[in-house]
Amino acid sequence: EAVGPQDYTAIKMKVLDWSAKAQEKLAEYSDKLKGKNVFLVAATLRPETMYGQTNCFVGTHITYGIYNINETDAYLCTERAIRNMSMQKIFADGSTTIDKLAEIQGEDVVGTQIHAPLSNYPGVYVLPMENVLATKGTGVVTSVPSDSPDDFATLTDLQKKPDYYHIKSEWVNFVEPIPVIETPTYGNLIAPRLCELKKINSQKDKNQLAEAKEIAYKEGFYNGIMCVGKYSGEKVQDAKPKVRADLIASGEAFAYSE
Ligand code: A2H
Repeated sequence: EAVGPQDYTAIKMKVLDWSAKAQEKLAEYSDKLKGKNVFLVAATLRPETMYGQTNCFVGTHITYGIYNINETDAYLCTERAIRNMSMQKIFADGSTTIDKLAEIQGEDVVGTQIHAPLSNYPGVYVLPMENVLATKGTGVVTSVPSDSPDDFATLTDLQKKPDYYHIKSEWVNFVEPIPVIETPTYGNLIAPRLCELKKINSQKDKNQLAEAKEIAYKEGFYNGIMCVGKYSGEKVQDAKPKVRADLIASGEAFAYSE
């Protein structure tokens, strides 16, 4: 656990097509949501990996709100996160008033198609993850299976057992990890490689995943070279703040801390 404040990059993932369940549940809020672009907001510590996004994760039992941000936009995240955001001047005119437009359970958001900024995939799906904490970040996790062992293990679970996880196989069967960072010891798909070396079979293998996560983070940050995008060929340490600044400048992300 982090001791000091965590500086996250909040990635805005625009809803392209709500799942059938979400459409049904959100029908009662249609007046309030009319004309709004809704974005799932994911908090990440690795903005330089966003080229490798393949999906995003929510907790099925987490309750999310959809909150008014300005005339055109609304954000889907936990109530805890919107409270933090309200104090970080992200609303129109610097207001701190929280305006909740709708409420929805994570399980009903699953299957929604969204746009993930910088990803090769034009549209990706919202999928369930068992270990999403309601008490961290926004409660929405963007998934980068090339560089995050947790994401790779979870995605593999879903691809192996879609029925068990109550998802449609067409939401995951097209997904392959995308190389983003070249590392000297583990190649350009560090998370799949570490899951193989540590014999990680599922998202439930928490101890091995914690070890893999530690290695992936250090190896990527200190020894990684970007192999995709505008900063291809640069060190991850140098590219990271640049990708973050670009995403913020283009309006696809914003700074969020807690
Ligand atoms: B990271 P820290 Cl490629 N519950 O983003 C569980 N995990 C969460 C979360 C929540 N509510 N909110 C954010 N996270 C994840 C990318 C990534 C991340 C890569 C590699 C490692 C990594 C893509 N997923 O994190 O406890 C998010 O996943 C390894 C630590 O605040 C976020 O960054 O240190 C990270 O955990 C924040 O974790």
